[in-house]
Amino acid sequence: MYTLPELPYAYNALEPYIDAATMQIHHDKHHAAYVKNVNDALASLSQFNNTTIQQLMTQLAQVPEDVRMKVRNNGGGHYNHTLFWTVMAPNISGELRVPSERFATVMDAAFGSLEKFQEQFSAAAMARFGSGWVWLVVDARKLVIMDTPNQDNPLMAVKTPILGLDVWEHAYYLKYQNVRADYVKAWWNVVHWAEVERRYKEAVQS
Ligand code: MN3
Repeated sequence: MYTLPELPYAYNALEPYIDAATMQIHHDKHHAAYVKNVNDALASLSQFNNTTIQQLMTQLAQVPEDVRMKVRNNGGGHYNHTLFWTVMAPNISGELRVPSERFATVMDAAFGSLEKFQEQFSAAAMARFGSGWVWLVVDARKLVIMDTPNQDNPLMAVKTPILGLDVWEHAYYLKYQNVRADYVKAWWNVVHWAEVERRYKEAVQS
């Protein structure tokens, strides 16, 4: 059975960029529902008792067809949000966070500069029609931007996500209404680059 992880900071910790009400509903209601629903879908399938959520994302073809879509949507929702909470952190300094010098070199090599990466990633977030996610992934040791619909994620395509942005309206509508661009712009202020770098190292070592 999967469990809802605690948020690693207070609901209001990401203000003014992401408001407390959005964080509370997003975590306590939306994420909790994904956990409940994936558990419900797998309740009678004991072969998945010891399957981690990461493993489950790569084994969807083995899930019986009658519950496969429910497991894909809700298992994906659980995995995606679990990652999402960890790649954000309070912006204590009030200044734009940046990657470490070492990781900045990696980002520069892949995208030209951090600014160019942010432009490309933000453009992908704006181009994602409807609900979905934008990701920075490690694919065969290379850094690539990709996006997915609904609660799909890069693990389903055998790529390792190291940063993800939720562009479902539930992630921003209370504060930003329909203006996704303002949400995306604000979000860069709370990206936890040290965690992104940690995930990068783990992905290229495996
Ligand atoms: Mn969400």
